[in-house]
Amino acid sequence: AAVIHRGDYTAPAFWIDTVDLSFDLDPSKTRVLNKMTLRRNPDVQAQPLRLDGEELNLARVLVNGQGTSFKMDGNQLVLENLPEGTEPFALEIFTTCVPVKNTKLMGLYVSNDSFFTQCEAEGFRRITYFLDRPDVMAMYTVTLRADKAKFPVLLSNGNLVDSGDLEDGRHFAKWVDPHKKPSYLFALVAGQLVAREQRITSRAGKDHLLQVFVRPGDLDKTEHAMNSLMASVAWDEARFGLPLDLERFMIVATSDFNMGAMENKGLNIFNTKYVLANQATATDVDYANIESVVGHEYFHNWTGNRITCRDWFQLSLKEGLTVFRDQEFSQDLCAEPSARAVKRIEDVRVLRTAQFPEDAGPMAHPVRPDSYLEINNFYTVTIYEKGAELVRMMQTLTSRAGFAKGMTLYFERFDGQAVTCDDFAQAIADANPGSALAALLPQFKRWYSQAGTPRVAARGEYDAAAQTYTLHFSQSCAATPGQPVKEPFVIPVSLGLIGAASGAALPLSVDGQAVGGSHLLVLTDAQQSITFQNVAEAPVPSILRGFSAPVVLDFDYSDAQLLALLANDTDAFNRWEAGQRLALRSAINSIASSANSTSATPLNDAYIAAMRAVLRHPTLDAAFKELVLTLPSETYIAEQLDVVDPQRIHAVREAMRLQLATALHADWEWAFAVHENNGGYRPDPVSSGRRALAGMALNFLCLAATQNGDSVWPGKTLQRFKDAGNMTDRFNALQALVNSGHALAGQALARFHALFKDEALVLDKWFALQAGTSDRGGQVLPAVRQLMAHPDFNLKNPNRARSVIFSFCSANPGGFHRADAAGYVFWADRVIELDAINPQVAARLARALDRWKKLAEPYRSAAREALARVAAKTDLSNDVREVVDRALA
Ligand code: BAL
Ligand code: ZN
Repeated sequence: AAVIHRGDYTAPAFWIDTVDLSFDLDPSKTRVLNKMTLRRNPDVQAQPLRLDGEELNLARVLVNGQGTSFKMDGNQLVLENLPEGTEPFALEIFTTCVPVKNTKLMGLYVSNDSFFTQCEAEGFRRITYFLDRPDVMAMYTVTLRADKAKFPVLLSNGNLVDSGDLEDGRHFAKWVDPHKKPSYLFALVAGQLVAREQRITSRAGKDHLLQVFVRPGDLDKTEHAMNSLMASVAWDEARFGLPLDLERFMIVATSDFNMGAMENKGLNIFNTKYVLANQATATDVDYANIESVVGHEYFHNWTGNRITCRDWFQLSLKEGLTVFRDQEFSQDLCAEPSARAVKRIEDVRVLRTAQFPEDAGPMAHPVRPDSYLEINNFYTVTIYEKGAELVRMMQTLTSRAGFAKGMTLYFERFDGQAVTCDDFAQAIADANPGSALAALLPQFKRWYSQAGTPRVAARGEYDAAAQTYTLHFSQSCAATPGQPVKEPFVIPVSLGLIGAASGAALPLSVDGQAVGGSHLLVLTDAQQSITFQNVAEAPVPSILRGFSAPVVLDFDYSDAQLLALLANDTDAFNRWEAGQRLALRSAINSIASSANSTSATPLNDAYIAAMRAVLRHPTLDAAFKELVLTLPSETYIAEQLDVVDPQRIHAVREAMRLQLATALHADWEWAFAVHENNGGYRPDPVSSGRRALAGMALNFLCLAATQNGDSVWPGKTLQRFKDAGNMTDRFNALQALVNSGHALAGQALARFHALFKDEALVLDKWFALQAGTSDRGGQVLPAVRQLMAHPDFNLKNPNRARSVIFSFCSANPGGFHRADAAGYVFWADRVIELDAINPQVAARLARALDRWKKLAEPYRSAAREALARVAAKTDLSNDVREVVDRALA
């Protein structure tokens, strides 16, 4: 297979104006009649029509009703004898496919006896021959025919215009989508489904029908998804003036799905994980995720569907923007400002633990990549989360109102078109002519073209006599594959000053002007300085407030300065960040200090005292406290080191956890007592935060108890596990027992399984908890092997495969990186096994060894050997091939 380059883009030689699809749905042989009208693109030199197709049986091709000659070129159907000129002509293609054998879950497939589709990015070609590229947009009419008893519900995009019974117990439904769309937004669903329905009237006075389809028996788990959908519709209208443009908007849930969800026009298809929730089966985190994914897919209706991508290199045009929009949506739904900050911290944590490593590893790519072998590999945290940070910086550089104006201009210019990241950035800048973004646009766009995480180094100078404080900045960015040298970025740095002695927020003056408590400095040069005047006392700088740019900030803070920020910063993000820096420093010192033994007390007294002060603080939110008290992850710690010994990191972090457990024992008891009872269940940020802190307290109390042989807290925890009125409290209690390695964990796990044996999503949690638990002497891998032999394990179900295999290989470094290499052997076997079933899932798993070159011996050599074993297979999918070859390059 060939690498695709962005620079090779050419417009399509033909346009497809209309598509009339008829499906005779049968799991073992589905017939697809595809009648299109096409015309030559007059702007492109005449050439044959090349249609994409994959795993299709071709039965017939007619041009204007007549048989025609054609040939196959690889997977492409090539038609050379087409009418001359630019008049439209009719093309009819009849194919069959085998949905029941489709384990890739791309194109048309069967899950739990129902039909579903997934077409993004290139799945439509597995349904029919087509110009399967996003810049070819057509009007669709779809007729579905199927056995009525087995498939009573027949859905496709748009509006239902006809339906009725046919012979032999079959029936049909005809759908017309009033909007033109690219093929990747096509969808159909057929099966035994029931719907929660809601009629709404928009601000503009239009009536709409909202539906959430699930399997019978799951209807009681759809209220939150429906509420989230209604909130999404209202938010997009209020914040961006973007209304729902459809009479009917449908969400359908399936338990077999490669991704989280898919924004097909008017017919979103979701992984059940992001739809189904009731308090007995879903945690607070599940509720929050559902809200944000429902929002995300809904927001795509404008950012992605109304304006789509010219080509897949522009993927972040819709994904970065839509992640930004869903992040803003979730923040805007928070009643309290502190809850907004919590959401921001959570989003940044994802960016730094997943995207920063990607940007420093073999799969590093710009937000607008230059090439790919398999587009499925580029649905990444870089395209999504870093892409969202780029949009956030544009908002920062134009203001919230200015950015909204930019969005309006973007839709005025490009509604109904397939466009580029450049088009978007230009629209935002053009709508804000006086802004920093407009002034710096060409340089700003380096964020789209240069991969890698910039580093900003800062140092401060206080002149007590002159009462000035100067911050000197320099920026750099390490080489990434194919990009040895980087030009300076535009980096918005939000700044404040805190009095080192007083702890007060100092008023800021720049160039003789008072600028309030926070100032935005826009870095553009490799080196740059700023001086604040009238600084009455020695300050501690609070830099990169709210994480105003996706960079690594190096500042040589003393412990005392960090403690001052943790106690006093008015910026909640940097308050949290100060605590993280302190913990990270202790971890790194401890890792470096004694290569063979681990101190029992890596954390110093000042840190412990500061954590106690946060935990007992009278006004801070519980959710914020929980974030501050959470130590940096092993993955994040590893990223700070040049050479990584995963077992050493694990041992040091475990020692830190134990120290927090014992040193703050009385405080955890207090915290649990104060937060354990939250009355009736509501998944709002405040009560979720209280449950999270109570759960954290239980985890530490059980950890301490397991160490000192005390059985009181494990006993209480088991009781709480049994009595819990919601899944969050129940699962937190279970986790406390399992992660502390307490003997009571076994009976709790057995009871949990018995209670929820019919709830697939809850069983996923049960599997994931065991595969992701803290390793103590190598017990996790054998447990994982046993879990894979469990009757409820199913490698073909992506959620279940992820819950066991990914929870171990990608999310449990202490268990996975074994000195005996058995973790890597397991990984290689699973990548190969999964590749034969579902290459997309396999390629995700393959990425677990992205950072192998940083590993210390013996891990490094063993990891390379495992990668080489996978790479040596000659029949790998493009998906896995690209990942392992780049890792070994
Ligand atoms: N477009 C793929 C799924 C999503 O990002 O919404
Ligand atoms: Zn998306």
